[in-house]
Amino acid sequence: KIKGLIFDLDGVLVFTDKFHYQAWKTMADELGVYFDETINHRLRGVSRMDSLEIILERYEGPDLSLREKEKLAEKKNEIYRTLLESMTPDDVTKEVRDTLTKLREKGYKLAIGSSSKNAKFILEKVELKDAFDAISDGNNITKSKPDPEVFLKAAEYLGLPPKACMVVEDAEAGIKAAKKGGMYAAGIGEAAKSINADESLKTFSELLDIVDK
Ligand code: B16
Ligand code: MG
Repeated sequence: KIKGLIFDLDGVLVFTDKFHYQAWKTMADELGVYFDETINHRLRGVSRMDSLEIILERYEGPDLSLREKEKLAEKKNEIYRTLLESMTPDDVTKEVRDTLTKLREKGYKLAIGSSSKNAKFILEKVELKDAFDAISDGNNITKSKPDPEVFLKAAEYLGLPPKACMVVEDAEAGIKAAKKGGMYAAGIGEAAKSINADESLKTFSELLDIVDK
């Protein structure tokens, strides 16, 4: 029996992937590395430093030290944070807001399970922080998805065993993480096609129908 839901942020509740793309693109152009939307797709749900490593697969310049890599990631994040400043509550659909409210009214505990270190900042910008009982994000983990750590922490914060939780994810890495953690996995967007997902969502509000099953 499901008692709690754990939501991925980017790609499920908000669509910050366009900002990630713009910020990485600016950094890549400056470094002279080829980067496009197809490569950007591989960064879904992946941590900042792991994303940088994917982009650097095409880097042909001199070897970069860890410090230099951290500098590049910091630069990307500064650009990304500036872009996030433009977000407002209108960046969350009414469907998402209403569904979260109804799930809570039904008695479900709700948490965020995001790889992003900017999750709280984003939730504040779109005024969605109060919709959740707990937030597990890039700041409280050491291993990123497909490792289940971020979701296991979310379940722990909710005070629920993993098997009483359903994870809602748009990325394959996130679906895999949920299954490895012993949770139910609902795929939405790209991950709705995942063969590893237990449920496939065409719309966000469908959650209200499947969660009581
Ligand atoms: P940050 P999610 C993920 O968010 C994004 O999908 C991914 O593209 C990004 O690299 C990652 O957060 C880290 O973000 O640089 O803000 O720490 O889908 O797990 O909510
Ligand atoms: Mg995501």
